[in-house]
Amino acid sequence: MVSEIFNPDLWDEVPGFGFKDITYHRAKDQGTVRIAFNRPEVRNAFRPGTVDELFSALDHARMTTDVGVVLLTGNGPSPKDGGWAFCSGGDQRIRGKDGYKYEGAEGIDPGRLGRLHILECQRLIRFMPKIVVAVVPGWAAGGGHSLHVVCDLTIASKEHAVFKQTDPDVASFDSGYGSAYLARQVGQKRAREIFFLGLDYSAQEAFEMGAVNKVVPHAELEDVALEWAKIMNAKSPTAMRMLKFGFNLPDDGLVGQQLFAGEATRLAYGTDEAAEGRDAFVEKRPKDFSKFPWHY
Ligand code: S0N
Repeated sequence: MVSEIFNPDLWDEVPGFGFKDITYHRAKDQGTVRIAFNRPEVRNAFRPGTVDELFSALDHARMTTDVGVVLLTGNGPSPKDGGWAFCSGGDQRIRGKDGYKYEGAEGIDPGRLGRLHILECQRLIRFMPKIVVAVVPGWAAGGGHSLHVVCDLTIASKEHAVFKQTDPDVASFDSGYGSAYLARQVGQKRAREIFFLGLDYSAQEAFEMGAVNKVVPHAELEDVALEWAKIMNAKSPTAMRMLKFGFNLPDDGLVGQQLFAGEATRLAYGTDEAAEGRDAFVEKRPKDFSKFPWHY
């Protein structure tokens, strides 16, 4: 079983990866993929290998040109106690002064294990020209909370989703998107409360703060996520990517501008005006832009 609320009739496993810590599926009838943390016995905490797998799946989704939507979720429930989780952040059992030690990590370059490469996944979610939806069936804590924050949309289980920022309890701190972008969503006072107190917030409370888009009965969570994905997949891919990069731009500085401008350039390359510039150079003749107006 992948997850108690996962309907295997609607999905195919994406072949060729052999993931251990995540599952990766593609919807049978639409350009949607589902990437799920698959360590429910530790509330879907991620270890370095989990993050490598997550990055690979996200990047594969990014490069699959008939995929428009990524659902990021957590499998469950825990076989130990029935608890549900989206993700509880970095696996605290293997965090050490001199790198990360766990079964299977032997022989891996310690420098590679020690980096906070979950931030690379955050950037991939943020910068990929696809819509990424956090589908939260249970705890979203620590680095798992930050992942939900950086996703484009969040849909949460009414009964089981709990949002909690534990970073300062374990002496870690996401001072990037996890906090600053959270403040954009819920306001400065609320974001500081979430980090400085580390309280539990229900799906409804997170919805009322503006951090969650929709609260859904637990049993319907994945159905609603797939339905939302279908609606978004039917829209213009170019319009959706320009909107995502436009929403990102004010908070992403020059990187945001670069992504937006790159898309604008790609679109401009499709015009006769751009063809004239290219052809004149290739044909070694003077360029003639006279027939192209300076639009006002
Ligand atoms: C999520 C919480 C609130 C759920 O509480 P609940 O329901 O009472 O369950 P528990 O009994 O606490 O947990 C059930 C079992 O799962 C284990 N477990 C839970 N979370 C983790 C975790 N993050 N790491 C390792 N194990 C975890 C429990 O130990 C328990 O196991 P058993 O059954 O064997 O006792 C609650 O579980 C909670 O507060 N969890 C910790 C949340 C947390 O502080 N996360 C880390 C926060 N910081 C980050 O994520 C920053 C990023 C990061 O850490 C990182 C990123 C990349 C690379 C490395 C790191 C790193 O620094 O390690």
